[in-house]
Amino acid sequence: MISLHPSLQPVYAEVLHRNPGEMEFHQAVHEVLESLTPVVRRRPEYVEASIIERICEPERQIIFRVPWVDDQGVVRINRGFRVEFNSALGPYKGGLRFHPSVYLGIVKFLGFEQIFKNALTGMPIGGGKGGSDFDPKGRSDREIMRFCQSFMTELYRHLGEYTDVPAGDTGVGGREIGYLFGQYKRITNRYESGVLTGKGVTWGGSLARTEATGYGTVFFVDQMLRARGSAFDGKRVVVSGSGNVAIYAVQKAYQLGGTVVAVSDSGGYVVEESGIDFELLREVKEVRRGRIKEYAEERGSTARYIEDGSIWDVPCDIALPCATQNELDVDGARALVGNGVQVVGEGANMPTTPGAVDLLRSAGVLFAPGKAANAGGVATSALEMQQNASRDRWSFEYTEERLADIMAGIHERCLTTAEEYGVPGDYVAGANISGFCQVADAMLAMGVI
Ligand code: NDP
Ligand code: 2IT
Repeated sequence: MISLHPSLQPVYAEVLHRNPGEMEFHQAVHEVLESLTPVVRRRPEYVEASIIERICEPERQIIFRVPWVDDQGVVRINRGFRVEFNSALGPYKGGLRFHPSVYLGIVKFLGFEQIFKNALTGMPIGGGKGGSDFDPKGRSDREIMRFCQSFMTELYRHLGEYTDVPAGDTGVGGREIGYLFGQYKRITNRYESGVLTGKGVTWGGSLARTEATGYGTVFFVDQMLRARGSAFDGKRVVVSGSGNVAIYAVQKAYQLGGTVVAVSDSGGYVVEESGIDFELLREVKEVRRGRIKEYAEERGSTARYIEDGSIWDVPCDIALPCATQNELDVDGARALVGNGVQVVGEGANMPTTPGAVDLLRSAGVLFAPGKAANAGGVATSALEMQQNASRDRWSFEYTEERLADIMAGIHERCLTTAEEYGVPGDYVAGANISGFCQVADAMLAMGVI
């Protein structure tokens, strides 16, 4: 771990003190503060105005009860969250996560990262995140609907196209956004398309939003390779997870000439030397909502399913962690380096532990932080908001082109900022500094609020 600049140490101590037990939030804050030493030296006005302290404290945190009735008639209680972190650049924007591991520390880490990610996209969106400890696994469609309706019955009063605009994240996809939007519309009596993104493409959703995060991650990694005279073409790729981000990272990796040899879920991973079959993967995971084990069973002898073990043991040139936070640890990083990995691109949020990031970077592996590499999803959400505001609808090709341009722009911005602040080639510092300064300048301009 890099030690913090003396003026940042009390800021971090205060974050620890005020947010006890929220380890993921501490980790996310520390990672950004580590990058800010050259900023503190060059921009003392940020310190004088306590910008960093203010950025670490959410503007608003909402916690609420979500009661619902399961298919057996049993009343269930979950906890709902929305952390409205920062609105200096636009309405709060960020996904909703439904997963049993969700608690305030997870929502805050995600909301905090979202501030800088959203700034990096260059779109007018602030940072927020929400979700619930509700576990959608094994729940019927009707249970999911009743849960979403109850969740929105409280959340709606905090939302609005100019206030707070949620979207999907782990456990929240098109189906859930549909139920959430329906309940919002019913309660408010407003067809306010721009209040949620990730909507169905026949009722206000943007084409290419479903694909955007995975595609964007691959576009970003391709940019990194191209900047070094290489390309995605011909590379062996390992993608962890098999949800929304992973599935479309797999598809775009193929389209750019790579071969994806392994994917996973929380039960295990599958290795297939001849290449994972994208269509079957999408069918099993997205359409049937099945397990990766079923994919392996259907593929027969070409695929191996491994229940206990680490996907990072599979040799590859490019590793794309697309499942969850802290899934790639020091042991995983060591295995990747031992097998000659060239690039690690974070499709998930904070999937690489700080120790693993250090190990990868000191071994000369190109490392793309999630804030930059997975920003394609939220950027395309902003494109959806743009289409909703103008009551327009763009083609898939046009939207994907915009996404590719945005990812190229973020890549350029990371490199230029890293160079400017004396840390050339450091994508982590480039992303953190660039996103931070944009938010900080807006906050300075708006006074102490
Ligand atoms: P999904 O719910 O669609 O898929 C999540 C995938 O990750 C599943 O394969 C799941 O396996 C696996 N997974 C989740 N939690 C764990 C865990 N604790 N251990 C092992 N595997 C796990 O989510 P998304 O694809 O949307 O999101 C994946 C990541 O990408 C998250 O970090 C999210 O925050 C981030 N992200 C998502 C964006 C989006 O637009 N959706 C945008 C930017 C980032 P299983 O089914 O077994 O649980
Ligand atoms: O982590 C993320 O950037 C997302 N889950 C997408 C958020 C969004 O508003 O599209």
